[in-house]
Amino acid sequence: MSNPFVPDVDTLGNLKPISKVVFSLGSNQGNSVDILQSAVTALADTPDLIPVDLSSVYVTKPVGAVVDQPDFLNLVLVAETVIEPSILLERAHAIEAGLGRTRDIVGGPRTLDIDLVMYGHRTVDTDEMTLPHPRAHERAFALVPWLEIDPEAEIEGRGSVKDLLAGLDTSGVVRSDEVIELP
Ligand code: PH2
Ligand code: MG
Ligand code: MG
Repeated sequence: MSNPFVPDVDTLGNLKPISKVVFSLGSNQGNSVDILQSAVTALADTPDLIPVDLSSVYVTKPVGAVVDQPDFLNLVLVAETVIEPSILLERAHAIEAGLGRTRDIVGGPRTLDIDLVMYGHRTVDTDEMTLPHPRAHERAFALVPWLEIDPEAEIEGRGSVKDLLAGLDTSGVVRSDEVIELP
């Protein structure tokens, strides 16, 4: 994407502000390819959300795992939207639930996780969410796919994704041949 940031606030005052939003998706239970494809399709079908770019699928070693668990499939979707972050998060949770997400163990295996990584230049810190995502800057499984589709990407307050990745071990993040596409 050539223009890394769409302004949050319009200068004309009467246009709906369009924001760039970055989602990180992961799955390591069930048929992860089908689940991620369904999740991407559902996100892309969200009214007032326009998908801009979808990364390749990556096979990634579990990070911070509290139990032995399979590798994840991860990908990143960049979109433009006028939907408020809290509503987007509700939508993400509804898609997770609709695709059968269970939350048995915190940090354990999951069928689907949809995380809001960043929303324009917005910083949010409420009980419901923190933006940018509080751990995205240290997670190669989120940054590698993001950099693939957005080489100029920056995390508000953290720096460029390229620089952040230079300080991370990316050996556990390998591009896969699986194909997941925007509808
Ligand atoms: N998600 C986590 C914790 N650890 N590791 C990988 N490789 N991929 C993930 O999506 C992931 C994780 C918490 O949401
Ligand atoms: Mg997560
Ligand atoms: Mg989550």
